[in-house]
Amino acid sequence: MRLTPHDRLFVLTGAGISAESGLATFRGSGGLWNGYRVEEVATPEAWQADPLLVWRFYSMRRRDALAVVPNAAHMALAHIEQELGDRFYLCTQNVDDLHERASSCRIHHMHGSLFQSRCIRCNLPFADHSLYETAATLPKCKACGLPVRPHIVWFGEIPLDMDAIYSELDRATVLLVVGTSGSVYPAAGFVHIARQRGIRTIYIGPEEPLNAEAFDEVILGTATEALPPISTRIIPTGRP
Ligand code: BJW
Ligand code: ZN
Repeated sequence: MRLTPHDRLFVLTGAGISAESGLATFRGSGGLWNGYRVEEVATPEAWQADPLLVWRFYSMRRRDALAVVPNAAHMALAHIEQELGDRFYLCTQNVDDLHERASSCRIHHMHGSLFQSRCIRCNLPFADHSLYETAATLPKCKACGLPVRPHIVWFGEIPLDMDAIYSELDRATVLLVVGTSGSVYPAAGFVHIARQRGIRTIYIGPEEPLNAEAFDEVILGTATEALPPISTRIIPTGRP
């Protein structure tokens, strides 16, 4: 991938980029929802019905994420960011912190963050690495006493800071999408927006996503196979 001094790169990542670190994806075999049905844990209705089940699920996810480390694909994106500076924007659907631990800075978690929680009334996210696995330990807000929930965007909720995402997408000249099935909106629609604007669109993953036909280029390979070579070939400032 060659970038000119005028290019701006918008990267969208999904669960596939963390798969080679050892975190399960959502929809593949061995995917996360195999143990838990999505409606049981990732909807506001599930939270209303059984907050303990939801907290057990996200406690398991916290434990899993703490046990793994960033892989070569996370590192490659951090390297690309170093090269491009503010012409780079990373939007991730993932709630893990592996991009940050690989030193990515210009990053937005559109579906929330595993290691943040928020009161259902005060709504202010705060850092939280705790595990809540029994009814007696379910967290309550220190200010108002109401339940504290995971800072996660569930189905039917609006992803975080969509205005910033759309404005970055609006000025990007290249969209690079890595490791997402293209089945969850609005993220699955970014490629259609990019296409309408006539910007270059590239997908990386071991299998075609559901929206494959919308991409200019689909690179079939895992994230750690495909991203490191791209990151070392980037020529950001017109250097020969
Ligand atoms: C590798 C690899 C390797 C493997 N290397 N790759 C009907 C039609 C259209 C839309 C809707 C509809 N009905 C409802 C909706 C909207 C709904 C939706 O999209 N539903 C679909 C199921 C149809 N969306 C919403 O409700 C969203 N909100 C919304 O739309 O609000 C309205 C609004 C939007 C915008 C502006 C204003 C208003 C909210 C969606 C919230 C999603 N939440 C989840 C769970 C929470 C986070 C968590 O617990 O972790 O987010 S669901 C889950 O799916 C998670 C993920 O971020 C998300 C995407 O999954 P992802 O990343 O694609 O993972 P997989 O497993 O599906 O795919 C992995 C991929 O990796 C595969 O392709 C593999 O091949 C690949 N791979 N190994 C590279 N080594
Ligand atoms: Zn509160």
